[in-house]
Amino acid sequence: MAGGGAFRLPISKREMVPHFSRNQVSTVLHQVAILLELNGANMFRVRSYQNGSRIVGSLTQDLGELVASGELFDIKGIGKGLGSAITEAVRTGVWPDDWHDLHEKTSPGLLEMLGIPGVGPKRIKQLHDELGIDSILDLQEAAVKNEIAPLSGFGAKSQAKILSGIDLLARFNARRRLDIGLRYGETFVTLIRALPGVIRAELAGSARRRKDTIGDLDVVVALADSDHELVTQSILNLPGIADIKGAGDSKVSLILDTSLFEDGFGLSHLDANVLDAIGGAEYEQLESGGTIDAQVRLVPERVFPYTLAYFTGSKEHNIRMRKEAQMRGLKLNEFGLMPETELTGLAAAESSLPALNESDIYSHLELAYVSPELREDMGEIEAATKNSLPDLITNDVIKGALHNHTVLSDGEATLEQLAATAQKMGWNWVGVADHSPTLTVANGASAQDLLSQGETIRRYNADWKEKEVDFRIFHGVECDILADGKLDHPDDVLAQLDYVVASVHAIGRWRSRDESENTEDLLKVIDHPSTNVLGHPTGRILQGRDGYEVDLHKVLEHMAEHNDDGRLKAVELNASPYRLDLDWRLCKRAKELGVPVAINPDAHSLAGLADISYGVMIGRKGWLEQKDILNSLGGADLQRLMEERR
Ligand code: DGT
Ligand code: CA
Ligand code: ZN
Repeated sequence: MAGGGAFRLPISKREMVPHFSRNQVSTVLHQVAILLELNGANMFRVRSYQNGSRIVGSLTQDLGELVASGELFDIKGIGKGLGSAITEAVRTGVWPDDWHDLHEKTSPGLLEMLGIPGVGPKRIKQLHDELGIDSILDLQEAAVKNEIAPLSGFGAKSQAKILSGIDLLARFNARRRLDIGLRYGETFVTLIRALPGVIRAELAGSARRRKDTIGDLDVVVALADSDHELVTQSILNLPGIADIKGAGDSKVSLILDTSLFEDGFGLSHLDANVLDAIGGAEYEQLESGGTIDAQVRLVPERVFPYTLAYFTGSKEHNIRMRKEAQMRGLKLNEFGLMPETELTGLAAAESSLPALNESDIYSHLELAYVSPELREDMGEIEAATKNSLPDLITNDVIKGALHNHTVLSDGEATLEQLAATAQKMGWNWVGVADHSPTLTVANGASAQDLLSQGETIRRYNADWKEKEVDFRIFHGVECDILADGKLDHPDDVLAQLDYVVASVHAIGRWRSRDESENTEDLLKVIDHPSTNVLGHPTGRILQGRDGYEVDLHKVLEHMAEHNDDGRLKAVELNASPYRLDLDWRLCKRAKELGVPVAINPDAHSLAGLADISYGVMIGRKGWLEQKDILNSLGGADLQRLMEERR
């Protein structure tokens, strides 16, 4: 559940005093305050719990020691009642009965509503008392029927906000973006690897395959049989566990929350377009109070590669692999690769062919090792049979990126800062593409300002050349595609730039039109002699909004024809984890057609440059090799290409 993890009293995981940590006590007090408010308790009481939560949460001394010495009662704001309750809980591991009662008597539907951004306990109580609303579904129905607006303190605006909040919550609960999933997954696996008794631990599932969104995390852990109890217990004691859904012999199911992150959980600067599409400040609030499910599988070391391969998936890839095994008279499952037998599970696996790592499994089946990103049954088995798998790009081959913003439009960094950071990242060049005038929300720059930016860039480039520094800035623009499929700068202005990224930003209008109209307009834009890169080709925001309808196959084929005729028409793979647009499936298509891919962080800050790595992940998933992307070219080569292919 979003909005603060599982809403229940934690069970002590420690057999000694203190039974609960400072954070646990603070969280419980916060929850009790909410429950009291939902149940109509007097506001003084509610506030004393709210204050107590804040005070305990910000204690610098050790809570266990304060309880032991009785000094807890000396702290201002911790009254006698609260102090005794905390003392009792920390000493015995038992929470007060009336706190239990509060949890039990409050309907889960009311708690669920707390997850809706902007809906707090007071409003929930009012909605419950006045309209009998008991669940999110009730609330949604009432809002659609316009029953919320007339209530005192609400109005049409908050009714609309409630509806969009419900929508946001639903999207948020379903899946999480890759960057968020990886942040949880990698932090969690790093903690697990450090536990005594753990021999190996890897992230599996969709996160390892770098899907653009993640349902739940899958982790596979290798350990000695004798360490099962030890490892299970230590995993359950890790930080960030909001709830334990199950802890069996070979599997632990957990809900993780943001307390997993020692340094807190912040989101980097977003441009207004993206932030707005994804739900604004409310989204940020949801994310920092969010959770993600994780399944941890515990297996003996010799079985580990098989279990890792199985839970990495995809299901479709696994099915193909099983067929490959069957064709050789073998059976493949999460425990091994063995002759057909009556035995099942680990017992059957006694007769498995050995595997030290996943590539041994592929070798047994006479297949080349398939990188996890490719395991989608999209032709990888055929390629592995013929040993013709792609030599996938890595972060190391990136020498620069074309689509980044500076303070001239809506970026945070200056030209100088952007160039300095690119150099620090080991890049050989960087492209600057600020917004065009029509995009006033993004502070689009006038033609005059754009051209004067070009003069500055030429000065820097000349300076580097003189000092024999092998670095250059390419001067481009992110030119808005207007409603009629025209570009947002006169041709003579565009012709003075090194390159042009053309992007749609008036998403609302494009989404209201049909596929053929949108496609036709994009074809026109691509035909424009100055256009070199098609920016974020569908305009989608993951977990935020769908893109506009467009036949990208047709668009890519059209771009391919231009490239065949010697013009540079590249398609952007927007590396912002909020976009990842071009979709990975179409990266593969672009490659097949010979349309170059430009992996672009679309950085709006210096930190944003690092988003390039998500583009590399998705590029790998889309089968891209060094020769398929513009980013792998050195500055001099890219310059030549831009000049030749105009
Ligand atoms: P997600 O969590 O929805 O983002 O996607 P995955 O791919 O992580 O799927 P998940 O978590 O349901 O299961 C992890 C992997 O376990 C999945 O990729 C393949 C394997 N797996 C799960 N269920 C089955 C199944 O019924 N058959 C086969 N062959 N493999 C399965
Ligand atoms: Ca999963
Ligand atoms: Zn941009």
